[in-house]
Amino acid sequence: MTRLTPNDLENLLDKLHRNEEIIKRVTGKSIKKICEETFSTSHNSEFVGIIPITAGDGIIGNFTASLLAIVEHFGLKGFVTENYDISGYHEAIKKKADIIMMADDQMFVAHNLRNRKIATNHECTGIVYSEIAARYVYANSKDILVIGLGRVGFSGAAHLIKKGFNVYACDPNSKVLDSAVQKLGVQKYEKNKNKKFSMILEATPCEKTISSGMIAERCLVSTPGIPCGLPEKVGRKYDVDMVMEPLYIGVVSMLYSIFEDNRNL
Ligand code: PYL
Ligand code: MG
Repeated sequence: MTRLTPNDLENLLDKLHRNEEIIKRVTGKSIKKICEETFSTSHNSEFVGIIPITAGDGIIGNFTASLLAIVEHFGLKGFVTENYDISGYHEAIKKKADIIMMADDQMFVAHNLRNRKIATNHECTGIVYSEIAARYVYANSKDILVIGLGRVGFSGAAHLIKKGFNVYACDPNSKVLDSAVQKLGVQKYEKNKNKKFSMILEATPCEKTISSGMIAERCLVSTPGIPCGLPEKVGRKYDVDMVMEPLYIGVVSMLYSIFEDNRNL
């Protein structure tokens, strides 16, 4: 998995506010409302403990501080433990955290100790970015393009198939693509068919993965992928809306996926 850099997390709150406005404009709803509807959960003022983890390539400057800023922006109380790793875990439990958040290089989890629910960043990021794309108010059909079938793209494609969308997918690895066709029932995107899309989920760690041939009159590109897959000139030439942000949207999705069910309230 690509590691965020401290630079990716610069001006996080500006990026967060800008994307909240774009999401409201292109879907008609706030990111919180979208997540509440997607997971049918609501928060109960959970207390969030965030633990810096030194495993693998170690601590990323700004990462746990960014998580705390996101948790507080969301309206929950939280803290980053002074200790790292197991000592940090012990500290979080002693400080009565209800939710534990921590990440190594393979997995970023949020664990609700009250209801035992656990969320991964890659699954929740795939779900929320595909959900945003699927709610585009200017969509011209139920056709949606998923670029990249890694852990995020696969999770997003699975979510869209469940919601009844016609999912077209592409990935440079033909085995990965064939497996998604088998397991999910996605259709292979054929460049030469010149099919154009008004909704695109881009989940790759590459740039310039989106070509003008893919884009319909109006199009929403929903992408957690860093760097951005939409070339500057294509974005300028066509009427493209874009939701792209490094961490906040995925973390809000993780939180809602582990909150208490609100269906029996
Ligand atoms: C969660 C992000 C989203 C994209 N890539 C993922 C990533 O950068 N993972 C590595 C996170 C390492 C955090 C480090 C720390 O500061 O605690 N262990
Ligand atoms: Mg990308």
